[in-house]
Order: sequence, then structure tokens, then C-alpha cells
Amino acid sequence: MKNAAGTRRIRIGRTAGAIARAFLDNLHFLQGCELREATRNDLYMALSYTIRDRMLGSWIRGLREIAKSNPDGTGKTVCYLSAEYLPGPHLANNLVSLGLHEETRRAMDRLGVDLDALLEQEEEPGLGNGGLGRLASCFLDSLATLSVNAIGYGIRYEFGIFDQDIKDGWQAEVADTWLRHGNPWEIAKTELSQEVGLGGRTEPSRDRAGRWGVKWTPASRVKGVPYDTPIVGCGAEKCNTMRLWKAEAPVSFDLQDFNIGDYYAAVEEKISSETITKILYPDDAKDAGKQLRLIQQHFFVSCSLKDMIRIHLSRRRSLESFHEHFAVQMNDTHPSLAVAELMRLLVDEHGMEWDKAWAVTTAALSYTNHTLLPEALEKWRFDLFKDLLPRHLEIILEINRRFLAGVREKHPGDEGLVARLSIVDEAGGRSLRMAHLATVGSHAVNGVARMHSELLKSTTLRDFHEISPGKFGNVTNGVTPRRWLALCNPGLAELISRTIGPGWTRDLEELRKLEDCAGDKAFGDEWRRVKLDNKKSLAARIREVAGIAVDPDSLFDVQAKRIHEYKRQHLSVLHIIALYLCLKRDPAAEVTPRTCIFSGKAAPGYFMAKLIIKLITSVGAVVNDDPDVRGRLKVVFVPDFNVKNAQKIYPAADLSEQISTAGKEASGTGNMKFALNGAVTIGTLDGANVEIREEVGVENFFLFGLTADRVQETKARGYRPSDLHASNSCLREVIELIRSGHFSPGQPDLFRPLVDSLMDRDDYMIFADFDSYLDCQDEVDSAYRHVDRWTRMSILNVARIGKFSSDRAIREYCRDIWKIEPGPAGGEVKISSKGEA
Ligand code: F58
Repeated sequence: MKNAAGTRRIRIGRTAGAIARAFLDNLHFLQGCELREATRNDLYMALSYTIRDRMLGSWIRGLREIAKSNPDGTGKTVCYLSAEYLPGPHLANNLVSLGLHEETRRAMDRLGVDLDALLEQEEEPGLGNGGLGRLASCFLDSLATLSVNAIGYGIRYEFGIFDQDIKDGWQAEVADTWLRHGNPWEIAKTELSQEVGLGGRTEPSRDRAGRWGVKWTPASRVKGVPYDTPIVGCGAEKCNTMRLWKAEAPVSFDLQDFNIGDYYAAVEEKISSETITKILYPDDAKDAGKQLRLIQQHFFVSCSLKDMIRIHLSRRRSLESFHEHFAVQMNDTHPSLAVAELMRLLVDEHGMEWDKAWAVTTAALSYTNHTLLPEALEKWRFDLFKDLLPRHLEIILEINRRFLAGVREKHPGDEGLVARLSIVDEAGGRSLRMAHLATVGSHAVNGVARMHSELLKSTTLRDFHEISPGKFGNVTNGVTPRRWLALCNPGLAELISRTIGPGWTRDLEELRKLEDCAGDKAFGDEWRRVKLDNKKSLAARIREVAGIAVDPDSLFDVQAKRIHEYKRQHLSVLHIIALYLCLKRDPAAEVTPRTCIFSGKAAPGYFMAKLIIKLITSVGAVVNDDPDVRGRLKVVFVPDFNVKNAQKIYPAADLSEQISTAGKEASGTGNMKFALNGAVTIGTLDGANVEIREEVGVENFFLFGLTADRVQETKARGYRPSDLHASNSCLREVIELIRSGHFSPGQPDLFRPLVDSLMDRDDYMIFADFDSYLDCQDEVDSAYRHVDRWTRMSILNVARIGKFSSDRAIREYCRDIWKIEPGPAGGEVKISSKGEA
């Protein structure tokens, strides 16, 4: 016994010596090599296992605590259902959360291993498209930090979001093979696999007690195997689980075919089962409406709910108390089948009476909406749905029938209202409106920023708000300060901790103490030095990946996010062209040197977004080398925006571009990350920008553009972008330069679709906001020239951004939606004197 304990102490010891020994052991026993012949990946794997070993104790404890709720409501488990996660590289984050980075660096130094090279080696899991997936990962970090029992359920896509290359200025997609060298963070729990049915038919049936019910006989079955990844909270007191499902063929199926001699059919079945979790759909703001996507959603929702029920029953509890022990959050409508599946499991499989099951279901479920864009709202064609999920369709129709009966009772004669509320859309071929299903089946519905939640109530879900106003709330998004400051910006984190102490890592409001330093000359000098260092690092990287030299003393003007017309990267390009024209006209003009940095992926099928990337790179190709410009204006596109690259971009930004058409961006979370790293925002009154501006102070935020109301009014009055083009000479010149082929030599028509769409429709009001944006950018130019003023704005942005911690967001979910009392926040992050994570 003593020996075992001693061995374990060595295996999980926290000193540099213990870490070094464990690392060498893992290299030998798990990777099968010794230090001198180990590849970089061997070293990375061995170190990751070494760190994972140090999480296993609390991880096992964490799983044991799931659903062990107490009568006072503490200990309830949050099940976060999300089709997407973007956790980012685990190793560095775990070192920070466990407080092991210093000792690990020392251990690696002793062995002559470059820790930074190992951190670079990690392939991040790109299991999401953008904001929604990253939000899910920030929330898992905060849940663990606040000691809330939680499981993040999702899909283990074999191919995540594509890697982006830039070839001849265009986006090229490369398959993301993130699992090819193995994944040291996951453990497959094969014995916890679940089976999920698909297709087939339903028929009335009687159970053993003689009660009538419905029997669903699926045409096929698929097995879901859970892969668990530990999610450790800051200070390492709590370790939760992200449980991702991989699809496999059920073993019995293979054998059956094999027995009748059809070996090929058995293998084909296996392949088709595994297809389900092969790939993430790379669309970020359009409902793909594809059959495989519906299968993916059903697959992970069904596996997850069955897993919760398994856990619940293993505690010897009645399913009638399910909602007292589990709070199930649907991250957008992608998991909204949970409404039907939980009903099916309770009623069909566990014999619960409908009304009771409905009470349990709605008490357990809640729904977060992330978009108002009509093209992004999920709908499923009736016939497609019926083929795949015949029993679920019956259940949804019954839910709808009962729901509409209640509406008719309260609003007799209002058939218009009934049609608008119905889960079934009868227009243009029947379809199911998943946002309606999620709303009807939840006790709480929330938007992700105050403005978005208000618009949700007054537009997309207006009728639902009218009939049940109490259901609706708001939880403004937040981001984890561990990854998005402590880890990605060690220089600034160290300066802040040295000045106000390390408490901000678990209570971001503590940053407010920095307000007192905003006028301090010496502090300002240090603040700028950190920013300059970060800009130098990014400049070096830009040279490496894009082959462009940029001046770290210039204003780094950054727009990093998915490429979409509503986000208006092209508005920024029009501004760049206007600046370029100024410099051409008067090469001696006094200007603030700028480096305009873009980064972001376009959906592979979104032609206009891809053309915007080509426009950015083409404008760069002309501007960057023009002798009249003399390096005072540079345009760069940094390829492959993902968590890893984002960590290098945010800390180097001076100006954060948050310029969406007002009313279109639900919240934004990049806006929060930029501000947290000392960038000043230029933005519209949209999403969380509204609240950021309120917090940091209107004088520390560059506001421009039409408000959401004015956008609507302008459109209602009959907006004609060509009139603005005719009356605005600067705009005209800019557009004509693109039209003339100046940026597309030999291909004058290249950007024609973009120009035509602006001239004909300008759905996103680029022309309408053009003047206001350019004026605002002039103000930015002059503010940046006043070094002290800019530094003060930057410091105050950080000092007043505390509200946008995901810890605050999770506390609000706990209080308003899940009815959970979170535990105390874990310990703080220790920032090393060298400021290295
Ligand atoms: C984003 N949505 C919102 N969707 O656009 C952004 O304003 C918000 O801050 C963020 O959610 C978090 O609340 C988003 O990222 C997707 O990526 C979906 C993925 C699946 C297909 C449809 C879009």
C-alpha cells in the first residue's frame, strides 16, 4: 500500500523533478522511445500524458459527483448540449489552470526540451465554426472554475473545420486531420456506448401492463461511443468532462451479415455508420438543411439523453425527479430534437404518462438563441424528417396539437396567431421550425446580448413572448479570462498581476483597480511596451505566413472573425481604398501609418465571402508595394483563423473592428477578447458592442453607423444604394477603382458580383454607413497620434471590461435558468515572473 502511494506520488508529483521523471517514463512506456530518438510529437504526447495524469484524480471525482445533487439543490448537474466546441489547444491551458507551467518549464529546460515547440505541436480540435462553438468551450471552462457539476455533450467529428490556405489570393480548403497523430486528452468509454435508431416505422402496441403505446421499429441502428476529455477549472479544484460521441456500427449488425455470408454488406454498414460523425458542416450562418446533419443532431442528442438517464437511474432515482438533478441547456436549435427525444424516452421507453413527461421535459430543458438571421433559422422538411425520425415526428405533432389547443383556448378566433406560433410551417411545402420546438419545449429562452434578446422578443419570437413573457431572458455572452488574457497575453497578464494582484483571473471585475493607473506615466510606458512586444511577435508571424513586412509602430487595425457580408469586412476594404486614393493624390499627406489585418474563414460554398477574401488580398497586393504609399498603409490577410492563431492576434491589436450592420450580430465575443487585450473598438450599435461601449465609456469607443431601427426605417423607405453612389464622390471613386480592374489586372470583371450587389441591393447597408465609418476612422487616426490619450483609452478598456467574463455569464445562467448555487471560484492563476505560460 505504502509502495503504491509512493509510486503514485512520483507519478503525479508537482515538482520539476517529478514532472521530468514522469515525462521520461511516459516517453518510454507510452510512446515507446527514449529522449534522444523521440520526435516532437512523441515529446508532446508524453508531456500531455504527464499533465493529464495530474488531472485524473479530480477528473474521476468530478464524474462521481455528477447527479449527486443534495436536497437543497446544490450539486445539480448542467448538461450543455452543443453540436460544436472549439476548445483550443489543451496543454497550455491545463498548465495554466493547474498552476504547473513554471515547474513544467523548469523540467523541460533540464531535459533540454523546448516547451514552446511542444505547445506549438498540438493540433487544436476544430469542432466548431465560430462564436457559438467557442462560447461553449468558454462556458465549460467557467463551469469548472465555479465548481458546477457539468458535462459538455457533443460530437467527435473526425474532420473538424477545414484548415484555410491562401492560394493566389483565394481561400483554399484543406481537410483537418486533427486526430492523425493521436489525441492524448481523450479517453474512450466504450462500455458507456449507446445505441440510436434511425428510420423505420411505428405501430400501436401494448406494454406488459396492458397499456397502449407506440412501438418504433427503426430500420437501422448506430452505436455511439463516448470519448471523454477533462476540463479543469482555474485552480484545479474541479475537473468536469466534455463527452463527445463517435458513431460506429453496432457489433451485432456486422455479425448478422457476416453469418449470412455478405461480408461486403457488413463492411459497408460499418462505413455508413461511421459517416455520421466524419465531418463538421462548415456553414456558419446558413441552415444547411442536409439529411446527414439531421442524423448528426439526432445521434448526439439521443446518446446524450440516454447517458443522463443512465446516470440518473444508477443513483436509484425515479425519472420523475430527472429535472431536479439535470439542467439541460440547448446551445441553439441544433440539439432541439432533445424536446422530442426526451419525451419519447420518458413516455415510450420508460412508460411515463404524457403530462408528467412534459412537465419533466420542459423543466429540464432551456434554449439559447444565437441568431436572428432568417437564413440561419433551422427548418426541416417534413418528408425528410418523417423518413428519418417517424416517431419523433408523431411526438412533435402531438406537442404542437396540445400547445396550439392551449393557444386557441386563450385566444379564440385568432388563427393568424396560431399559424405564426405553430411548430409546423405550412408555407411552401410543410416544414418544422426548430426554434419554435425549442421554445415550446423549454422553461427558459435566452438571447446572448441585451439588444439581441430584446430583438428576439420583438421580432423572431415575438408571438411566443406575447403569450409567455416570463419565459424570456437575457444572458450576455462572456469569454474566459484564463485563455483570453492569462494564457494568450502573458506580458499584459504579468503587468496587471504585478499592479493589482492575481485576483482578476477568477474575478474579472477586479480589473477595475487599473482605472487608478490610467493616468500614470510609468505604467502607461510599460503598457505600451507590452503592446509593442506583442505587435512585434505578430509582425514576425505575418512575415512567416504571408510574406509581408509590417511596421510594429503602425496602428494595428484588426478584423478577425468569420467572413460574412453582414460582418462587413468589405466596408473596411472600402475605407482602405479611400486612404490609398488619398496617398496617391498627395503622397506627402500626413497620415497615421496603419496595418490593416484581416483573418477569418469563409464557408466553402459562400461565393461572396470568398470573393471578399480575394478582394482583401488583391487590394493588399497593390497597396503594399506602391512607392507612393511608402509603407504607411499595409493590408494583410492572416490565413487559418482558429483558436491557436487568435491567441496571437488579439494581444497585438490596437483597433478592434466590430462593424456589422446593426441588428445582425447577435452578440460577438471577439469584441470582448480584443478589448480585454487592450484594443479600442470601432463599432456599430450592435450585439454586445452596445454593452461594451456602456461599460468602457462612450469616450473610449469609436461609434459610427445607423442604429438597428434606422436600418429598418431606411429599408422601409425604399433604400437605393445607387443614389448614394451618385451623390458621394469619394464613394464613387472607390467603387470605380474596383470596377476599373485596378485591383484585378487582366480581370476587370473579377469583383463585379460584389460591386453589383452593393449597387443593386446593398443588403447590409455598406453605402449607407460609408461616410460615417470614414469620419470615425479619421477620429481614430488623430486619437492614435496622441500617444497618451490612446494609452489611456486602452487601459480603460481593459479596466472596465470585467463584465464580459464567462464566469459572470455562467453565474447568471445558474441563477436565472438552471437554479443552481455555484460553488466558490477556484484558485487564481499564478503568472510567472517571466510572464510565460
Ligand atoms: C454566433 N453564432 C453569433 N453560429 O453569430 C455571434 O453573434 C455570437 O456571439 C455567438 O454565436 C455566440 O453567441 C454562431 O457562431 C454558428 O456558428 C452556427 C453553426 C452551425 C450552423 C449555423 C451557424
